Amino acid sequence: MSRNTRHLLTVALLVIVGTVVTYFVLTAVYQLPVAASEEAGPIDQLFDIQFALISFLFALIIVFMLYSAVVFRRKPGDEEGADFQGHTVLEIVWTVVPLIIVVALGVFSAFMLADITAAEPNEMDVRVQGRQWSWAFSYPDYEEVGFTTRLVLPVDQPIRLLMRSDDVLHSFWVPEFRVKQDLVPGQVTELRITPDREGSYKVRCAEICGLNHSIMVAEVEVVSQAEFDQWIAEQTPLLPLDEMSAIERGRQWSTELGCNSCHTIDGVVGAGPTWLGLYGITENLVDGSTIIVDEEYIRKSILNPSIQLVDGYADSMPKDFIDRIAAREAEIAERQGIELDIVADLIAYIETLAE
Ligand code: HEC
Ligand SMILES: [Cu+2]
Repeated sequence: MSRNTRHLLTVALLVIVGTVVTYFVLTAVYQLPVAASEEAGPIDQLFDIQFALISFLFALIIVFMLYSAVVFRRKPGDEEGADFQGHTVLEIVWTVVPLIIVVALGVFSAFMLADITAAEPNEMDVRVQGRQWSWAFSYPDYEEVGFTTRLVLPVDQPIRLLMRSDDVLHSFWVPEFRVKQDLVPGQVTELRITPDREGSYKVRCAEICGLNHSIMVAEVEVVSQAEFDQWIAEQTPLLPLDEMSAIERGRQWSTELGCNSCHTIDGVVGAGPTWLGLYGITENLVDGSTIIVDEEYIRKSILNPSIQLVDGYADSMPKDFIDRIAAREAEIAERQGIELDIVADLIAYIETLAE
């Protein structure tokens, strides 16, 4: 065996060992969360191919580099080697081979994307509402659920999420489902998932969306069909809006408009002051004045949040409730012929939380 062949064989062996070791380290360090949807299968497969390729490339470069540095190190008395530039065959090979690999991966991914976003005949629609900084879900097929802050899905049921944003860009991401999709103001974006593993997961917003982006998290429960049916059966059918009390409506608006993502009702301070015991107290404002929390003050706080800022809080309450509430009232008046004062409902609800 010539010296060159021996060097090449040694390097080839080291590259193989290096690839295997790197692959195991990579997959041990970058462990994916458990896969809980049918879409996860092909995506994880793609991840795996990428990890293997990365490991091979890493080993190829590092082994050649270290081997040359160690074995061909200049020793005392060594002559300077011959100078040569370029190697056409090598350059063609290392251009064409990666090209083929990248194009193949591209084609593979395109087919995969078409497959995991394809409509299925028996889909169940779920509406997803994202806003700073909470999620709300509703089920067009099960109106009795109303708005819920917990996403409950039956296992093995193809789901189509219809997603809207009230304010800025958000992104729906359950790592265990692997797929991810932005919510874009003014559009309805879709995401298809078939959960195939029961369990509790979390949806997190994956698009920086302001001060409390990091707490924009909601529970996702994947349950058996029987448990799902039971959950639906437990939902009390929603009364028509004009048969509900103002307090009940107020509680519902708080979820629908997302007040409850910043205002708790249990005394815990969130992005905004808690509503527990709020009504009737004397509030310290940023400008040093004090004010008694009464109906008029609450109405102003909702419709014009920047005017009377509570001391110790950022001016982060959304400024567009005035428009959103008017639009919702107009919609209810038009569709159901009911005149409502949503702010009055909210006030009635907050009043009941006084201590
Ligand atoms: C993104 C977070 C956020 C949302 C959503 C939000 N608020 Fe606020 N809210 C705040 C913050 C922060 C303050 C304190 C600063 C200020 O006065 O504006 C506040 C203050 C208030 C106050 C005055 C509280 C006090 O202690 O004097 C009321 C009342 C209020 N909000 C009602 C609402 C209602 C009703 C909604 C839903 C329609 C809502 N908020 C939605 C963040 C929010
Ligand atoms: Cu967000």
